[in-house]
Amino acid sequence: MSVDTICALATAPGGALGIIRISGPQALEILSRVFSKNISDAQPNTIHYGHITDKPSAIGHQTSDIIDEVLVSVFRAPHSYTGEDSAEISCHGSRYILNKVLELLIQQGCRMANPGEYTMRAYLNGKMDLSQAEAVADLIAASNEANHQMAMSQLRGGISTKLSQLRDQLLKLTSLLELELDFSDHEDLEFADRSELLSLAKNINNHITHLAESFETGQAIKQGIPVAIVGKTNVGKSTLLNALLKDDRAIVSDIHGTTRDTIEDTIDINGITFRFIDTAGIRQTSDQVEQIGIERTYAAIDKARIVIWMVDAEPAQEELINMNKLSENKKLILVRNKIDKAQNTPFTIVKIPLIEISAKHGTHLSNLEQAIYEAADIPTPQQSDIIVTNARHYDALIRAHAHLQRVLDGMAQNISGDLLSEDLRLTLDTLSEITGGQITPNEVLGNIFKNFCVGK
Ligand SMILES: Nc1nc2c(ncn2[C@@H]2O[C@H](COP(=O)(O)OP(=O)(O)O)[C@@H](O)[C@H]2O)c(=O)[nH]1
Ligand SMILES: [Mg+2]
Repeated sequence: MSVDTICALATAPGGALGIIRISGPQALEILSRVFSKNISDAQPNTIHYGHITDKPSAIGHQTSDIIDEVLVSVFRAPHSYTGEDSAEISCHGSRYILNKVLELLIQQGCRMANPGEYTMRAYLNGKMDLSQAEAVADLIAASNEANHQMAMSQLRGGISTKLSQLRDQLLKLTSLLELELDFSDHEDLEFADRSELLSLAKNINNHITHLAESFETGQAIKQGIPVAIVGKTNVGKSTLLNALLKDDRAIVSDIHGTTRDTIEDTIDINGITFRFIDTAGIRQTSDQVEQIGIERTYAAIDKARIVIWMVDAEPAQEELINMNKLSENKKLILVRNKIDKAQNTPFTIVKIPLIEISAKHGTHLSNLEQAIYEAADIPTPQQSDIIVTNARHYDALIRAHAHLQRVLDGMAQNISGDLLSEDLRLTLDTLSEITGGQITPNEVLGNIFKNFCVGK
């Protein structure tokens, strides 16, 4: 099978420098044809200064033939990102230069890389497993510390190590069950009894469940933790959103029912992204549009992980009852706003701890931010706990769990080992999908890499 040599721009346009990557068996020969030096036999991990020229055959070319003065870094198989011979050309970042260099490389026999093709080659050449390849895309996309930490842990093989431990235990379980079969005629022989095997299987299943459960946290960190700001009209919800965002995002006015739709935006608190949703205030209204807004408020509450319930005066019994109901399945933060006006009149019937602020004057906003951060209850990123962030991994874990559950059920009913081995094998195969240990169908690979940027 012949492998193409591919090229692509690896950097975003508009910078002072642009880096073009070439990878494949012909990388150094092709590049030598447009470079002022022959680097076909260059040593690995060396950097070469020279010119890219559009008169490939010319020796001692004219200044006008020179496209750019560049630095070429040479990497040789297998010690490169892709595992192939490859090079990176650091050019000046002009759109003209970069397009021209790519054009020359293509004329000389390169093909433009597909999205994620470098990383796909790295995977196919055994430089990284599939979960690590996926982490590369997450790492590039990570815009805050928590996402960066999760991607880095996955890139460094966090989930791979965990899965290989589980695989080892599953293989042990399989061999113990087989042993049971081999010696089943020898009634007087002692081998691992069923209760031991059962507890081993249960332990593995617990680990799989634990991993699957971490997906919710992983999603929350990746997409931002939804926080709904709710309460009656005019208590200052939109003012709070604006104060948190340090921006006039929502319209603030003393007219009741100003906010009719939900407004969403994100801020980072201690390295975690929160998605704030300002909502229409809850009240009885005959205005149809406002009514739709209020329905959206309920939908926002449903989706939120944290609800900030804002009041500007002692809430009535009915409101308190609603709050208490909500606090059963949401993290509820009760906020009393407009303390600049209230002259310290304490609430009498509210038993829930509350945070007192003035959204308008920015008083005690940091207390509120701290409370929001704590309510998110996110394990600190440096904890070594593995967090699953990828929907494909989650899906495989859920299916592996179902297969293993069948093994567990069978064991509990004393079904013989040979009848359990099929489900055990399926459990193993399903877990292997995550790291790509099994042969991964092209379609699956295509799906994984299509969302990468070109050049990665
Ligand atoms: N005195 C005072 N007024 C506030 C405060 N926060 C908001 N307001 C005022 O309350 C009114 C309603 O605010 P708004 O944010 O639109 O309330 P919403 O309907 O809950 O979104 C506006 O006139 C705001 O200026 C505050 O902390 N102190
Ligand atoms: Mg509002």
